[in-house]
Amino acid sequence: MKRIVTIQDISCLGKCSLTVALPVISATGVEAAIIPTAVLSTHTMFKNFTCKDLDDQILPIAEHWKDEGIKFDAFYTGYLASAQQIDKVITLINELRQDGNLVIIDPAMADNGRLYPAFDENFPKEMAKLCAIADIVLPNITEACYLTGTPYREEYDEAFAKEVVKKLASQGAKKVVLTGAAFSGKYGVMLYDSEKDTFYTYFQDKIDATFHGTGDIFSSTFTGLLVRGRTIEDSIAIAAGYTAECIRLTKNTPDANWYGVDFERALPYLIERLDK
Ligand code: PXL
Repeated sequence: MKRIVTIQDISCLGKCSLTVALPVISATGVEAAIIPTAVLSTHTMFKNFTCKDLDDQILPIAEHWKDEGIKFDAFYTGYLASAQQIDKVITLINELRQDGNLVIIDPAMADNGRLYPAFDENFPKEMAKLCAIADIVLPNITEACYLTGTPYREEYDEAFAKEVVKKLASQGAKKVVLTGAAFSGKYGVMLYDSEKDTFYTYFQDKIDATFHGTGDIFSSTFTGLLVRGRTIEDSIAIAAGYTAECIRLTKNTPDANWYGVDFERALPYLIERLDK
């Protein structure tokens, strides 16, 4: 059985990060080992959230696994609780990584032109170091701009999206998968493969609703499918379709934008598409 280790926080309430990654990766038929980076009462869009940083656990867990000879097919990181965790996560990946493993980094630090509340202006520079060792980086446009030092634009065209993802790849990542790519009246995902110097875009209808945690739904689904053995293009298309299905099923629920999408109700959609 294939095995992913996913490194991100536990937000005890407000479906995102590990409470999404665990069930979604399991649904793709892949084992999800976890390293929780912090325990928070909720995600950081709620006021007065609590946060217990688990920074001091990251390397001891890695050392134990190394001693046990544990192997992973992929390393998948999401929300990290502080800039100082980033060097530890890089060390962990370098210690446990073997030939053929995938390193997938969701920079999970910003949206809509702004950093998440827990991060300061220094954080993107540190996150860029982690992205530099990735096979695949999964930013939204805000994160791609922060990571490359590009001024954020609310509205942009295809040429701007291509320029930003190419710049991000030039910093080290082999492939960039830009989520929430919105230009020319279209909405979807843009892949840049720096080894082949090729682009692939997948568009779908934009649903007029935004929910917290949908980036984590996309990234977890994408990672599970890719490790399962689907092509990167299929993994993008199915992950985008599943995320859209989650949003469709949730969009009439009052206040759900805070609590996350009803991804549980959409799991049959995902399972149906695992191998086709
Ligand atoms: O969904 C990304 C995410 C994950 N974890 C925490 C967050 C956020 C986004 O705000 O606050 C704690």
